[in-house]
Amino acid sequence: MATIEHLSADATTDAIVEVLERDGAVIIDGLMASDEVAHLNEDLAPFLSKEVYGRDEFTGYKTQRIGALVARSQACQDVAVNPLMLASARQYLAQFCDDIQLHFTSAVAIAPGESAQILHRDRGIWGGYLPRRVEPLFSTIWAITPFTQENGATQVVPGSHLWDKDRLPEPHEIAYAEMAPGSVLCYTGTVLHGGGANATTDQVRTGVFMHYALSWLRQEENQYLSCPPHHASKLSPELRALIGYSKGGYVLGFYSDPDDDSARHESVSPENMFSQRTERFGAIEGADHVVSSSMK
Ligand SMILES: O=C(O)CCC(=O)C(=O)O
Ligand SMILES: [Fe+2]
Repeated sequence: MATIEHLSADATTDAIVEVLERDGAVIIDGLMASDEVAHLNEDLAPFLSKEVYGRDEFTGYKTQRIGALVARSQACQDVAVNPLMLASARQYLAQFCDDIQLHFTSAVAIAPGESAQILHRDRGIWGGYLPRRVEPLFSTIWAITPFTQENGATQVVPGSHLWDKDRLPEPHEIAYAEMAPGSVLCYTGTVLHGGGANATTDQVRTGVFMHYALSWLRQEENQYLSCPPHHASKLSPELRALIGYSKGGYVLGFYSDPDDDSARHESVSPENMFSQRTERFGAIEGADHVVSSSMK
């Protein structure tokens, strides 16, 4: 049966990228400490307790998906900027972009009785218009419960990122991302994969998904709505830029403040929104002050 290569938490980005280029997937064992895993489970518990499930075979009738993780959870914010994952994503995608962006956040909990998700390539979200020579994604799934073949560990077809698009795997070519809480599966946007069937009666398999994409592509999860400015203002500048409150190129992603009469915020990087916010809503009181300070 096919297997996914495991690397240890001290793996270099070179080692991660090498396996990813060869197999399309790699697991890093024990990258997160147990107290961070506990913190993630605590943050997500109120949302997962709502028991809202998928609406079709792809999203899974017994699978919960919780989004907006950056706005909702401090522990998820830390996961999103994990230095090894960010450095690996940047290195892996460097030949296709000037920088990367956070593209998708989700906690995916597969409950007992769920069937296997259909195998797919995540690059399909762009409708198949991206040429195959462009790799758009570096995706991560952090295990915050055990991932076993029995409880729904992600199915992955190693090497299938290099296959002809019509080739389907034989059962023995499917591997399962079995891993302990705190480990992370990294995979590409082109490798075939899908959620596994949960054949247990009493175990929910939960993963925290953080996907990184080329900064010039549309994000799967609309970060400006899932993390609107009043939430984004509380983030670190690094994370805020990563989710899209920054420019993705010389003029890509600029904004103009529709309420700013001073023209200082005309065609500028969204990063300006937050320094201005401090100036406007911090020391300044009243409309006159706002106008005069913005004209300085
Ligand atoms: O839950 C999983 O293990 C994978 C889910 C997935 O690949 C997807 O929903 O696109
Ligand atoms: Fe997927």
